Amino acid sequence: NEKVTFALLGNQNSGKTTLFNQLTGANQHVGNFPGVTVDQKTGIIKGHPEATVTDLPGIYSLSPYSNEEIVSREFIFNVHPTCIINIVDASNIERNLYLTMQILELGIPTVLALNMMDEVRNNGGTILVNELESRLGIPVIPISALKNEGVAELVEHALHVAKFNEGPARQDFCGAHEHGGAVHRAIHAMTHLIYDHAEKAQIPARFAATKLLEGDALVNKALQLEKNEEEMMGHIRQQMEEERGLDAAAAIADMRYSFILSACADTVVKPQESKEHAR
Ligand code: GDP
Ligand code: MG
Ligand code: K
Repeated sequence: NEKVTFALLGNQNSGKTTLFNQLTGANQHVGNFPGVTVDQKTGIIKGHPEATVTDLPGIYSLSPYSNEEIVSREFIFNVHPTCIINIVDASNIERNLYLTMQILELGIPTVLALNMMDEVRNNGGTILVNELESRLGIPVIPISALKNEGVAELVEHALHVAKFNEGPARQDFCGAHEHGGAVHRAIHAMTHLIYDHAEKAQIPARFAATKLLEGDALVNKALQLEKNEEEMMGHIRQQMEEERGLDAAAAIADMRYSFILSACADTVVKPQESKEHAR
């Protein structure tokens, strides 16, 4: 069997370490205080000696705003995991999907572990998993890491996308936004502009293009653009900002949130208010 490497990516407190321990059988300390998973922990998946998983620091975005974000990103770019397991706290899904949007831009085979489903169900909520899956274009597997429910199915799906190198079905989420055209055109133009540089730097081109528009200094440095390309980038960004009436980072964040809000409005059934009051 060929070697498979999984990277576990998710927000803080989404259950990464709990899932890691279920996957590996390791008795790793689980805690909420910062710094607990700053060291990356790698373990072998139970019953699958060819597959390893690395528990990465909890992050909210793939921008270089914090050490945790830089460490996680460097791991992706340097280690080239076969598959990303994106763990999402289903009880806080809107916020957690902001990272998912950025992971999808990497184009790496990814599965979404929709965690804390026990909590969602206990509160009387549900999530339309098949619909969410088709919106996102990646397998979505409801799990409870705490209760070890759905974890075997998660492993099967992750091994499958890894084996067949199945990347996300879609990466362009601009369409959910009434002003999505401007952002779509800018990302498209940037991807073309920087394609060769991204390939050389081994950073996925669409991801690099979006990050450059957001003003990511580390990606900019890694790509070593020519002076005329820097100027072109400035023009592309400026045009997007003028069309949107927002600065570039805000325009892109807005595009992501619009998609998330629309997807969640159609797939997340919140607990009934009446049920809250009855307790
Ligand atoms: P990490 O910060 O992503 O590593 O998250 P942890 O694994 O430390 O989990 C954060 C908290 O959520 C802990 O108190 C866990 O016991 C709890 N937790 C993790 N998974 C689940 C789950 O599936 N259901 C419930 N109810 N709680 C969970
Ligand atoms: Mg942890
Ligand atoms: K919780």
